[in-house]
Amino acid sequence: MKKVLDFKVLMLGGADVGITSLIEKHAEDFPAEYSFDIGIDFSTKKIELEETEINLALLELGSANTLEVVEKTLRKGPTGYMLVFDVSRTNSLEEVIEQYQKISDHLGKHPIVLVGNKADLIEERQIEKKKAEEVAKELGALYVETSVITGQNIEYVFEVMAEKIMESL
Ligand SMILES: Nc1nc2c(ncn2[C@@H]2O[C@H](COP(=O)(O)OP(=O)(O)O)[C@@H](O)[C@H]2O)c(=O)[nH]1
Ligand SMILES: [Mg+2]
Repeated sequence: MKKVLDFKVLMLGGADVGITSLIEKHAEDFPAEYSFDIGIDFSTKKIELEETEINLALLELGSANTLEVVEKTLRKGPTGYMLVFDVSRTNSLEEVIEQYQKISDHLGKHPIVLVGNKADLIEERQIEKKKAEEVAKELGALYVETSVITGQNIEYVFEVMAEKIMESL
């Protein structure tokens, strides 16, 4: 029998970077009978590693989830941050970094994956990979480029998030 672990991932990013798309493309709704908290809105993704199965609960801050509720939930177990921006909009990178700095002041440090989404928008690209990698390095984060349109790294980005959290335990 594989060991089953529950991790939580707080998804951060400005409007329209693609967070809902990333979640919806590959998350399944949590079975209704299983709920480890009240008043929290999340989806889950199951990650199969060699000796472990990981349930990633994906949380978005927003109307349904206040910082207070998220804080209460994250205190209960292993957590990661997924910082999402849109490679076709320069300010979306600044925005997510600012958001992260505010939120990590409240919620503390956890493993980070920086996600450059919309990598399919080649002509419209404003943020070069090299620039994003530098920012990631400063944060101690891993940088991954994704596209919900082509499917690029959509599975991988959740796997490495899970692995990073596992390494931090
Ligand atoms: N070209 C492209 N568009 C995307 C991608 N991901 C999301 N979008 C589009 O960006 C818009 C905002 O996406 P949404 O998931 O609602 O963003 P959210 O506000 O971060 O939750 C929608 O029109 C999506 O179809 C992507 O990888 N590539
Ligand atoms: Mg959304």
